Amino acid sequence: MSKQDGSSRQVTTGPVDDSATPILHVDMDAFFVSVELLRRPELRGKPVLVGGTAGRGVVSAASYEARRYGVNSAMPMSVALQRCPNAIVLRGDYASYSRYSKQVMKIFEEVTPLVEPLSIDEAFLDVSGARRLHGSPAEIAWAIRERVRSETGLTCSIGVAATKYVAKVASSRAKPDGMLVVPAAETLAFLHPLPVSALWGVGRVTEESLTRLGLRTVGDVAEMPADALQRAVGPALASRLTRLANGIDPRDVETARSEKSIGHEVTFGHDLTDPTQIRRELLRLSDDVAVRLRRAGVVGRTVVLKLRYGDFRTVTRSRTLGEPTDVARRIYDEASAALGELVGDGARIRLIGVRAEQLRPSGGGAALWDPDEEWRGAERAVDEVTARFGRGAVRPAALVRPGEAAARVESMRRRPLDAAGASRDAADAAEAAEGRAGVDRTQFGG
Ligand code: DCP
Ligand code: MG
Repeated sequence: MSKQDGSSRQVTTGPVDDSATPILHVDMDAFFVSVELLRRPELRGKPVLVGGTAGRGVVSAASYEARRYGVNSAMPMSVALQRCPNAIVLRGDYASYSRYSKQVMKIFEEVTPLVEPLSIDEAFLDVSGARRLHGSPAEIAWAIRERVRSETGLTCSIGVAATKYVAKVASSRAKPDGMLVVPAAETLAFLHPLPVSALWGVGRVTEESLTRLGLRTVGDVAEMPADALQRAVGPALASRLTRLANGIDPRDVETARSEKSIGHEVTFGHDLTDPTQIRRELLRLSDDVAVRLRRAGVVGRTVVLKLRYGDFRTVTRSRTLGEPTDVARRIYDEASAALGELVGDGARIRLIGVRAEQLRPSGGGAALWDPDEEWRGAERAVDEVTARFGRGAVRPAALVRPGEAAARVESMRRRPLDAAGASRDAADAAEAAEGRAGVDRTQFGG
């Protein structure tokens, strides 16, 4: 792989085609060292190491200045100090690295819930669905780098590509403090000159096997006949390497379990028993969830209903849809069916929660038949009006029937931007919402 001291740095500066590159790989620069330097700015520009100094201590992180002396992570500290006797060695404070890690991951999650943390300082993001709200992938990467810098004082590097593998290679080429976009059409031109060690899964042993076959670059591997490669490294690795070398990497960005959902729940001041009131709450929660799904540019495949009864017993029911959705009416229908399975007459309900799970980017691979088409159109229109007039303005009515919602939205669109009119509508809606006894509304999930 290229030297990790920044000397072969490659970054995108001008306009570039990022229309088919929704995957970002973000990796903090010299992470542990950079966090230390926030507290010790006088050490900036110097060779600094974080790691153990006792007998067999190893280097955890090295500043880019130290790397120019040939020092790298995982190297015994004794060797590092032979190569770079002037290095300043710091002990390390894992708790603060972990705090900064959480802070940057949170920034990523505000852009998209489709975040896959890989280690303490790196993550994949799938921004396919974030375009409408946050811009193109390169614009998003730029904005993330700005936010990380201004909110933490740390720098990161970002690779933007069509696949996870290419994005990860790109971020390492862009280090430190850079961004590299690899347009989808240039994937092979980017990969093929790289050394074979740039292929995922190629360690020293495999590298030697490949070198014996005369394969030096990723391009060489791409052209190698399958049977010869299989004999050298075994069938499983051979097929993976061939695919990677040809730019094929179908793995999705996989969110951690805890971030895999978007949900809302409400605890009532007094238990609900009236079925109409319970369903009204369910409708409202379904709408909250759908709005957040649409804002995040994702759809959910599973709808989960959570109930806590008056006696504190808590149950959940999940229902998996044929097609994932971001439509409140669909979420409500599923949650409502689950409610029907759980609740008999006279049940006392203390808490209701609705959430969507199994999230994926919306708009990917349009289904031939969209069961939610009509509702989706109405709800999107409502989003538009809400953006202008505020949340309370149309939501409850909009969920009644698509035709009605559309008419109401149309009349609001036509209304001049009249503050009195808007606030009257908001007041109506607020009054309608008074029926609920919610005292503790919380968001959970991603
Ligand atoms: N780390 C470690 N031991 C290793 C490798 C890494 O303790 N063998 C820790 C220290 C690093 C952090 O993990 O700061 C992140 O690892 P990276 O591989 O991302 O390395 P850096 O962030 O330090 O540098 P780079 O700018 O190359 O990403
Ligand atoms: Mg890093």
